[in-house]
Amino acid sequence: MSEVQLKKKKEETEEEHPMEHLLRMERMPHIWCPTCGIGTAVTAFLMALEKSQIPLKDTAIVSGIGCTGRVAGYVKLDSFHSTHGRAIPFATGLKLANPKLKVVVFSGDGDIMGIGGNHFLHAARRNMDLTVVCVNNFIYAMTGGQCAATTPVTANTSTSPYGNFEQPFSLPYLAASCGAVYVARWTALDVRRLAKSLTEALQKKGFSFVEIICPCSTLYARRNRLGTGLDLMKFYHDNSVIKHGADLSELDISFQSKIVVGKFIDRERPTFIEGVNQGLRGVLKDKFVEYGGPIDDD
Ligand SMILES: Cc1ncc(C[n+]2csc(CCOP(=O)(O)OP(=O)(O)O)c2C)c(N)n1
Ligand code: SF4
Repeated sequence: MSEVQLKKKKEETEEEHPMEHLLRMERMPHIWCPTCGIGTAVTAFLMALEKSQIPLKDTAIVSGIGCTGRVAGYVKLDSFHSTHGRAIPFATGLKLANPKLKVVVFSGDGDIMGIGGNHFLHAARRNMDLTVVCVNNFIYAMTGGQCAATTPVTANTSTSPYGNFEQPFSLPYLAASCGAVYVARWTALDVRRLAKSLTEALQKKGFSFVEIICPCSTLYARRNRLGTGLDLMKFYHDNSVIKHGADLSELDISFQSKIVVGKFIDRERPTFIEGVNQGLRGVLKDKFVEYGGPIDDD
């Protein structure tokens, strides 16, 4: 390619980044390490945002703290970077104050399932109308690679230097048993399938949950001698098995074993707001005025 052609190509590439309209480009470059999977997870999410055709002005994204917790700051939506483990209660408050908002929580396994685990259980039980996306890299990455509630047995972390011997959570099993109406798991390699699943999750009424198995090349992969993020993606390619509707007891993840992915739950249940409205209407009859929030319908 001639220099002129190269220059033209560079200008075109810079001008035409397909996701620019959904990203806060003024914040680039992002903080993520080379070959970290979080960027791929975000790409799939942005593809889903477009496909779902949900008005962006009525969509909000909430993250807790961590490498994944930075996602909210890079996406061009109403974004909230809340405190560690508190993305779900923050999002619940947002939804209750403004019931017509589409509220998405996008955070790490440490944030959502470790420190914020209790909030996850109750939001799923209540069927809060939220889409919760959890990037599971099996470790507390931002703070130096401590053992998480998702770390597989025998995996090495900075707080389990001889290997982890605690049984990890199976996140889809947990979500489903607490009452989530939509539950799926994909790896960061499955960009298109993940984008489809995230689209379905965004369009679903009620508590939808998508787990994304993601490489942390700098801490999890290094401590466990698994190579780069690309090597982990190759591992996912060879070891993930698509099994829609799989039995929930098949979804455990052991160290470097097969990973069952797919859509596991898609069902209907009244949401928290619907349940409360129905209950109060029953008690208060025509004195009951449903709260619609400050968003205009037009
Ligand atoms: C209350 C509180 N406790 C601990 C921390 C320190 N801290 C910040 S990020 C983090 C771990 C994040 O892990 P995870 O959610 O898995 O995200 P990752 O960095 O792996 O994407 C911790 C423990 C904090 N910020 N606030
Ligand atoms: S430390 Fe791990 S999770 Fe965090 S940005 Fe780097 S590779 Fe990604």
